[in-house]
Amino acid sequence: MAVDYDAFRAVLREAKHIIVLAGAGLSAASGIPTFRGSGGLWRTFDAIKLASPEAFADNPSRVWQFYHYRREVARAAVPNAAHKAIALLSTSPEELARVAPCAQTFRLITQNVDNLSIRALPSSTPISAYPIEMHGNIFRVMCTECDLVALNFDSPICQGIAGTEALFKDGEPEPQIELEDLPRCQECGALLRPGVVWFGEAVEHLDEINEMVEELCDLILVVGTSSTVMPAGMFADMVKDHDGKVAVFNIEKTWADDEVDFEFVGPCEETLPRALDVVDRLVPSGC
Ligand code: BV8
Ligand code: ZN
Repeated sequence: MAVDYDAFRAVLREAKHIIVLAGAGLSAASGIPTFRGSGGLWRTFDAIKLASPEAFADNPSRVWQFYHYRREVARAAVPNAAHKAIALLSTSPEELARVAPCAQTFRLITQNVDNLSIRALPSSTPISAYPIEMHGNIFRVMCTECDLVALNFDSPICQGIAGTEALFKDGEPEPQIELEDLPRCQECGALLRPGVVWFGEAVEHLDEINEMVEELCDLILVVGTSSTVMPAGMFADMVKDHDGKVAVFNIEKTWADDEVDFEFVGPCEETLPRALDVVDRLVPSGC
């Protein structure tokens, strides 16, 4: 297992089909809580338990407050250098050819729902270069009755939920929002749900992803993920199974040394732009 940047860049120069698989650690520097560690709790609840159809059926008021809070955090966040490095190589054939002259494809598959990887893209980006959002998007809503699916960036998403994003102090009563005051479908008036993939639901674009990961991909960059959630946690092994290379970017060691080809231990917002040799190519935020 090599950790030096030059050895990685030599592999990058030979790679033909490159995948970046991202998790919550990609957005940590942008202020989005990760699922494990301190981010795993929202108020006093385990985030993983709230991200399920059962939790929504049982207490839609609490689950919508959870997603409203995360929508507001994501809206206020700014894409970081790692988001921008991925966006640059996803959208600039010249930059991709400079660092990976043999690359025919370079695609991001993200487990994140925070929309930051899309916000990092130039506005002219074709849909074909957009990330594959395998767990959906927190700014998408779906109707629980009709087939409405829509992007919704309203803040707040509805008046009934306004103000609940503030973390309430221990002991204060939990706001109970009536069903009719939760987000409603503008087509049929039924209750809306967040357009994300909950635990126990099928992930999106899995056929397309499996085709990429099982056959084509010869280099996968695993960025900021604990690889505990399936099926995303299996993709790197699937690449290894046909002799593809695996590079991990994480602040902690997450894999046995002999299982990966490269392990960059450190914040991905620093290690990834450096490994991709685009540090001086990134447009600073706010311009
Ligand atoms: C499904 C959207 C079947 C919602 C999310 C085996 C096979 C298939 C399924 C399963 C299986 N075993 C178990 C299952 C069930 C389940 C599962 O995986 N459970 C886990 C808990 C064991 N999987 C599912 O239910 C999936 N569905 O397979 O359905 C099916 C098939 C057909 C028909 C019906 C059903 C669906 C899973 C999707 C769940 N939805 N998100 C929402 O966000 O609210 S998952 C959610 O949690 C995130 O999207 C993300 O994927 C996951 C969190 O994981 P990470 O991203 O890795 O984040 P984490 O906090 O864990 O780690 C952060 C990492 O970053 C850490 O390693 C940290 O060190 C690092 N880091 C931090 N800062 C930095 C950093 N690294 C670098 N730089 C930094 N600065
Ligand atoms: Zn509807």
